[in-house]
Amino acid sequence: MSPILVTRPLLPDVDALCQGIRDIYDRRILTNNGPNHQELERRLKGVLGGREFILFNNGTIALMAALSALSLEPGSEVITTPFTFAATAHAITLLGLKPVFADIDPTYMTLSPEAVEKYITPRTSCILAVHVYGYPCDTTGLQRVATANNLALVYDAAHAFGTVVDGRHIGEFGDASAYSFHATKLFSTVEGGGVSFNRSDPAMRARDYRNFGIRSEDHVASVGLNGKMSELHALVGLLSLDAYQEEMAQRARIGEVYRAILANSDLVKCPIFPEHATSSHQYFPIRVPGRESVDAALKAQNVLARRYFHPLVTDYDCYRQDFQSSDYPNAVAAGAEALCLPYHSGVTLDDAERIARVVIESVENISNLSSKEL
Ligand code: T4K
Repeated sequence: MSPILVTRPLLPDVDALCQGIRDIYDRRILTNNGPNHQELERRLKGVLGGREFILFNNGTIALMAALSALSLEPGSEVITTPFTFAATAHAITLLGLKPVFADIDPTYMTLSPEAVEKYITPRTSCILAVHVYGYPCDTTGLQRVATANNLALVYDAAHAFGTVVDGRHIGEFGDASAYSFHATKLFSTVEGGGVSFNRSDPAMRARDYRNFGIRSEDHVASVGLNGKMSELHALVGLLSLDAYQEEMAQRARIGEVYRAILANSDLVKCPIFPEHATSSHQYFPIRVPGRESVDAALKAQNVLARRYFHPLVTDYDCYRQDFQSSDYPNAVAAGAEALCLPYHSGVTLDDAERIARVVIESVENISNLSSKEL
């Protein structure tokens, strides 16, 4: 029996894909702002919001483009979360900026505005917050801190495709929001990414960044790289735009099964979504004591959940000499307890029931064992 993985790529209809590839063959325009690229960029702006939307070839380059386009002081400090994927902090470091970490909110696991305030110095130029698992950050609190201290505010929205907060699309917050359209994401172009900008000047610089700084055959404006999405990737994106909402609906049904069964244990915490926001259904993170045993019990049943985000970024070899994870107790707790359960349409409702029962059983075993030890 093949394993049940934490996520499964959403693939477009293969006949539609073949037809789209035939069209690309006929045109022989494979990349560099071709027609599929232009249409996808236009349509994603409608889904994600913001004043301008720019496609990139992956989420990490998108994040680097967002930060780079804000012209932050070289070597300045960017305050971010230790509870995230490697790309968030690495994007800062690769640009010659310095990541500084602040703790997260204990419930939603996103960067805490109050914690950010503690780390602001004259060298701080930007806040980079992550809508982790698609839970929207405290956008009001973070904007207040950014405005009061004259800091740029960027969101890593890799998990937040389609999230709406207070009736506003996720790309409408902060100066910029960067997305990942990687194969593991709800909406995918296989590899891909994008940035929503709410100001025009940085958007223009990000377009330059994407194409070697080239504005025309006679004019290179700045240092840039190759961040362009190919026509084949954009085609997958266009076709996936017709499919992701059905995938979201199926994930919501799986989530209901998980919640109904996991509610039988006080020890398992299911995702709590803020009432004023919609979910991106990117991940289904639970928090459990004895997470390693629960993960092992699932593995024994061929269910490969994932411990996103363990280890914390502050425990990576490249950052730990400068930071102490114990300074971020809420992140340490989340990093030790969070487990993302399989959440995609390849999980049947029966699978979801079985997975939830394994979690409950294994948590109860741990709790019985520890009460015997007492
Ligand atoms: N910011 C944040 C907050 C992010 O989470 C990410 C990426 C980024 C920025 C950067 O965006 P990108 O530059 O990647 O566009 C995966 C993804 O590779 C990564 O995109 C994602 N976050 C991260 C959370 O997850 P891994 O190391 O966990 O991937 P891997 O290969 O172990 O796959 C995860 C699961 O998906 C496995 O169970 C296998 C399954 N899978 C994977 C692939 C690639 C498939 O079934 N099919 C596939 O094609 O990083």
